[in-house]
Amino acid sequence: MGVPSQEVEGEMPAKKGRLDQGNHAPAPEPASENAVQPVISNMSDYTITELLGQSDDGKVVFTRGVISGLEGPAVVLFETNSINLERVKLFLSELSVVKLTMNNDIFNIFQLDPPTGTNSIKTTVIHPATQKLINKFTTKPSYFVTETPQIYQTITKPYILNHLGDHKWVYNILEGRAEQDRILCKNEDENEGFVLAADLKWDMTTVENMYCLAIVKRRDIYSIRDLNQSHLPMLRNLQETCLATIKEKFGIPRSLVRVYFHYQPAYYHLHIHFAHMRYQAGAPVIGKSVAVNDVLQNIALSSEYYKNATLVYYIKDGHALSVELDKHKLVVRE
Ligand code: G7M
Repeated sequence: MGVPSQEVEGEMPAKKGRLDQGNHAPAPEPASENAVQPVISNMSDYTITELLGQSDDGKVVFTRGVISGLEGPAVVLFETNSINLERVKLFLSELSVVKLTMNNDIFNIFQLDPPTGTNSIKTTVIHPATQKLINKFTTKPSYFVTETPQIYQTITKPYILNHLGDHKWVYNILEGRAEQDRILCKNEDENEGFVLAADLKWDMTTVENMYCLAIVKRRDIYSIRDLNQSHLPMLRNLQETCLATIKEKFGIPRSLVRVYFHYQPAYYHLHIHFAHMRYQAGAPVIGKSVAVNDVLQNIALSSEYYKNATLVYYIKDGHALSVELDKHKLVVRE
């Protein structure tokens, strides 16, 4: 399988952008100054040591392995593009190879091998992969937790404070060191500022897979637990600006965009998900996703809502926070 070297730069996935008619996103400007050495340039350098899991829709395979010449484990995700008319048109080429595999009366099945370059696999390489990331991509059952404000203060918050070191990729985006060609808009204000960037999950080629993240500049808001009425202007402005940008750049109306937080998030630096309604991987999940509009309403009604609320969420078995909660028998498994 050939993967163009520029598709696996540093901490980012594919950078290929294309836009033209209707359902494709604009081609980002090439990132010349920020170009880094690809962590892998030939896929035969990667050896899979473990299948970690697969997405429910069968489109992504999560693997663990090693990259020849590099120390430490890697996590590599292989993802097929969903099929759409634009891609089908590329297959109608004399370079496609077709082989009849079944014929019955008027019914024929062909094996079609499309021309090189029209059927790329989005390949996300994480190296060196921490144990936390390996766990994140390992398929395991999830269990429910009912987190009271006391449990948050005594177990979750200390856990968060111990994991603030995982945010390098966030600061790289905010401070202009990475992914600058994937930034869609920004607000530089110290208190109310944010950056809207394409999420790692989106290769910016198919509008129906649109997935962006708005990351606030402030570093003192870890999750929705910290939000109160003083944050309302920032959140409202962020939501409006990002929806307008998504409409302007990709033609997606706000009615087709899901806007939500995660609780628990993987990264405790406040960020908001913007996902296309038709993108399966962006579908909100009960026990994990919290609509931004609900959060805005709740804190408008009571400034301390999330400080005092009991929040119910699910957490993957083996997750470091789950291990902490388990010590106090707070993970419900039956
Ligand atoms: O669950 P949580 O709300 O923390 O979601 C974090 C989001 O950050 C996920 O949707 C990830 O796909 C996204 N993400 C994670 N990393 C490491 C990166 C990255 O390096 N760049 C970008 N653009 N998104 C990331």
